Amino acid sequence: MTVEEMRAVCQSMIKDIWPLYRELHTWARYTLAEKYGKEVPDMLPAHWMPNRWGQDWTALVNVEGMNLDEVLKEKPGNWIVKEGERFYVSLGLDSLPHSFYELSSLYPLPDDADYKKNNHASAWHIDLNNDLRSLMSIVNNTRWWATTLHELGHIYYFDAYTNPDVPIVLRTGANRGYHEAIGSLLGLASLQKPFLTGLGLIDENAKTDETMTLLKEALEYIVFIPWGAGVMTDFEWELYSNNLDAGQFNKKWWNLKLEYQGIVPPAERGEEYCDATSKTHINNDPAQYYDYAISYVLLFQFHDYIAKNILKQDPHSTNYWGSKETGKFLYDIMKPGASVDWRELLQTSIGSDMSAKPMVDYFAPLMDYLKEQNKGREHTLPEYN
Ligand code: X8Z
Ligand code: ZN
Repeated sequence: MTVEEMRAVCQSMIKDIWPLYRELHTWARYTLAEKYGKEVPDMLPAHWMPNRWGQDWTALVNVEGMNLDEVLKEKPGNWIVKEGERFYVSLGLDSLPHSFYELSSLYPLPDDADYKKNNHASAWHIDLNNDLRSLMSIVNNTRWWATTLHELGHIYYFDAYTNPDVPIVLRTGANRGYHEAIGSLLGLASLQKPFLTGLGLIDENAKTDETMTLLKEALEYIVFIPWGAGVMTDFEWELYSNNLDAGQFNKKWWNLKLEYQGIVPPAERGEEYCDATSKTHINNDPAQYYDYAISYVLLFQFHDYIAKNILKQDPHSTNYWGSKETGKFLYDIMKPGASVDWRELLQTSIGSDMSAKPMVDYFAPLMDYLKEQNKGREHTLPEYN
């Protein structure tokens, strides 16, 4: 795709989710103002947000009866990665090779280490053959549970296209969004109630609030789109395609944060700072970030298909564990790597073009709740134009 085509895809994703984002933004302004006992601000102060880039607001909601953090902190140190592997194996995929455990760096360094490591998770196909590794700093909490499943998605993708039918140069995702989608899909599925009760991680008799669960999911997947397809993508577009002036880096960054996320800095951030570079992808993974936004759109398409056609379960309430048919469906998507056209692969796997509709439909019940909550409140983000 050309740069312009890719930008158009990004804008269309933002347009599709904007009405919901706008409601979430208003809800968050009022919720946070109450929490901090302050007047309702026009735009969200960055230092009120539970994530330094404002890319994930899930911590704003605690769903009673669904608190996985409490459970995970009692588990042994290697539980997350072993249980993550067990999940993939339950779908009929292979165990990880021993070398994965021997050569990866999965846990935070001890305080007295004489070197540093990037604590942002990544996965590596070292030799485009059987040497598969991950760099993580796993601690036993929900975020690392989902992140570990995400990284294992890359590892299983590497493994699937390492076969004689896929030439070395095509050992990559059907497109890069696919590569990001597989593990995140399992991350989404792994936090749904039937999965958690099936594993005995939460009490199946606990009354849990479905609307709050959906809100929490929206605070991850919907909130991400203006950030991933908007702020990050446009900043790098300005940087690489338009030779953004070095004296304008921070100004541009915060203008984009305002425009796409409705987030403002705690105080004036001058050009003596370069806040964009606090994001690891800006430093070491250039022009890649829209992959994640695309992956979220794709993963809701895959999830919708798996829930309705394979598991015959409500997409909001699934349990993938042990479904060999789901494993085969995912394996068939991953196995050809980039040796097939990604659009054709979407047609042959789910019979559809790329579309945010399954994602928007998934969150449709939340719109009514937010409109009710936001009744009489002022929206400060404009409608999409
Ligand atoms: O960087 C990642 C993965 C590594 S490929 C953990 N993600 C993005 C981020 O953390 O900013 C996953 C979702 C978005
Ligand atoms: Zn990834």
